[in-house]
Amino acid sequence: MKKILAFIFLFSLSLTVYAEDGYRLWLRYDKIDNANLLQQYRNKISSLKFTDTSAVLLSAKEELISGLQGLLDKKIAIQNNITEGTLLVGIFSDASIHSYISAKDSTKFGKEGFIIKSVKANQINIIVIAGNTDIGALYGCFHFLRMLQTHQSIEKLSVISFPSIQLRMLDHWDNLSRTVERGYAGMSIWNWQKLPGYIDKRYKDYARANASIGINGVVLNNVNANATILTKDYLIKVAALANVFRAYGIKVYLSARFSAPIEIGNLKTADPLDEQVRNFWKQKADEIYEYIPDFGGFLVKANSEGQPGPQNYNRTHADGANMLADALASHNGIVIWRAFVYSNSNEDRFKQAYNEFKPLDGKFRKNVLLQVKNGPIDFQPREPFHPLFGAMPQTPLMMEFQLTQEYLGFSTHLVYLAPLFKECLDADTYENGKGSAVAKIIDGTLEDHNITGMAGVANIGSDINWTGHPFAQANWYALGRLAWDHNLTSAEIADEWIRQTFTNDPRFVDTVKKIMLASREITVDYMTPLGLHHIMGYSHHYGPAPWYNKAERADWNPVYFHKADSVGIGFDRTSTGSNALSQYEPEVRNAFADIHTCDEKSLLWFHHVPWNYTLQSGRSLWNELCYKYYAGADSVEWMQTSWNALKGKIDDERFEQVKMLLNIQHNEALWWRNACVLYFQTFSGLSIPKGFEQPDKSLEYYESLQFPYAPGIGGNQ
Ligand code: GCV
Repeated sequence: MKKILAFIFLFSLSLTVYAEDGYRLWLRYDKIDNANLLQQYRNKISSLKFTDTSAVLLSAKEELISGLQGLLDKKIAIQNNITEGTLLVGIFSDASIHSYISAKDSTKFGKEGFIIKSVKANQINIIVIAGNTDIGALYGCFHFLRMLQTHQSIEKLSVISFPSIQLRMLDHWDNLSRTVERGYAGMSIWNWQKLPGYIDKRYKDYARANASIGINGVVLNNVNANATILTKDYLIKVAALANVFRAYGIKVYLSARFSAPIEIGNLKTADPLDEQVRNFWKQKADEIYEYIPDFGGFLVKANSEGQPGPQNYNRTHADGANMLADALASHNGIVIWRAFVYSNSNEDRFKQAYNEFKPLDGKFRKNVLLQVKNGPIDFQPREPFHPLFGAMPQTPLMMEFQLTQEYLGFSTHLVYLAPLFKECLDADTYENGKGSAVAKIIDGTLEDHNITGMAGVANIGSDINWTGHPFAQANWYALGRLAWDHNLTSAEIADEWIRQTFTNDPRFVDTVKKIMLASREITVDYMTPLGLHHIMGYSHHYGPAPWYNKAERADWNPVYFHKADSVGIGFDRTSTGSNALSQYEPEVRNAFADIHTCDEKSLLWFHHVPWNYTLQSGRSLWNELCYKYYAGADSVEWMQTSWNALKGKIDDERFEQVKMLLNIQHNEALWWRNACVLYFQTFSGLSIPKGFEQPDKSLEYYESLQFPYAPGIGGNQ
């Protein structure tokens, strides 16, 4: 009897039971549920051999052991010799690897890339995973696990992969108080109070998730920065995090407050040309590198939305960036200087960053990147690409996308952002004629830069599933995958994410992919169709408030952006208006400037269009606007029906979460639709077209709605 009980006890221990709470993200290594495939994989993989014991390769080893044992449901032997079915992992330069991989191949995958290859030698079949560095090999291991998770064949492997962009980063807008600016997934995951003594398990799981998609840099703190992070007490805490991340190839960066010399250095000024200030930063950099020898560098928001900067001392952004760059240079650190600047002026906010930075092209040090948001205003559901892309050939421009859905329904709405990212990356700037896509500027190939980067403002918090909405994980995933390879399609990324995160069931994958791929355009339709932008609630940025006109600055008011009147709606940015279009190359400018050729998705970004103007659909602008708002809200209903039909295909826990969230999303799509249509109707004076249900509440009702429970409000607007 005792033996039976002991057996039952041990058996139950061997079954790892996970609550499907989303914590495991896409790194779920449950047993392959396809018997044939499982057998094929088991036949091909029987043991592991590692050529080296660096910290990074130990991470790879740990991941492969847990991944393979979970997926194959069998013990994987670790051995020193090579036998049939050995998975040999290591660095190309190791003799036992380069006898299998040619030197020619090794030149193809560069510093961070990898090769995964089936090889037969002395009648023994093995699989080799190798990089020129240990981090390359780690990325290869994650890729191999992804192949199994997504049920790909491993019969005749010959995969070579390498990143198109060097700095693949997450920018956290986390405050030292653990609130997160524009964060909708709980508090910051950095527990500053318990660091450095207590290392939360999450730090390692966060690093694993990032490494699995190639992310190799993280900025820990908000760009609206607190200088305290640069003090010794905090640097020790930062170093503790860096120690965890290092084993996953991830470097730590910090947002630096420009006025730190005053706040923590007892100086009277932060003037970048002042000798004492320069010394302060030099010493600070030296101190940081003592604690964190592989520190990445600084991210800086300066002279924007109330942040201090070089212009406080009549210096330029280049003066400020170069001063910090000089302090970091001897340590190979870099400065990521943000181009998100605009002031309280009469100039169209669209134009201001370009006006500020274009004249500085070529004036930055070699270790400075300029980080530019994808669009000229601020992470709207749709923006034209930022005119700085293609306008600063002598300066490496780094992409800044936003994963946290500040303007896209927080972590309540299901919006898959890869199509938004791709739209910007694929846009042709015409800088060097046709074929000058934004992606080629970002990856350095068009202008021949040897330092390149892409960042996403993180959507991660202490919620058990990391991102609040189970589908918001897909946006974190997509950022990493696109930074690695911007040629991947949104559909390919969605496909692999769904398979790893939920199931390989074909009906589930197919339906959910359709939902994801349509979700961004649906959101645009019920929030900001036809090129409307920045018409959301003041300060918290949730829900519609196109009527709002009480902000202390004109360009924080929705009315500034839509300009609705009795004639029409939209912002004239052609030569008869603000002429922001002059900032683009002629081909781009002309396409947008001609109301007849302007992509209707961006129409109201560039034109003040009469209500009765006929669009390609044959409908008047007013009717089309209504049509889009109604189609958007109806389409959320389609998302709900499609999702509901999948009950039973996945765990109930996540199924029910998404179901509830889609329900809220539908109610809020109706809120957006009704509020906007009723408000714009006060200008058009036209009725809502026949066949569309009338809003059930009055405009006054929608205007009276408050939104007091918004998390993550920043200090600025
Ligand atoms: C970190 C927008 C957001 C701010 C954010 C700012 C920025 O204005 O609303 O919260 O501040 O962008 O990107 O610096």
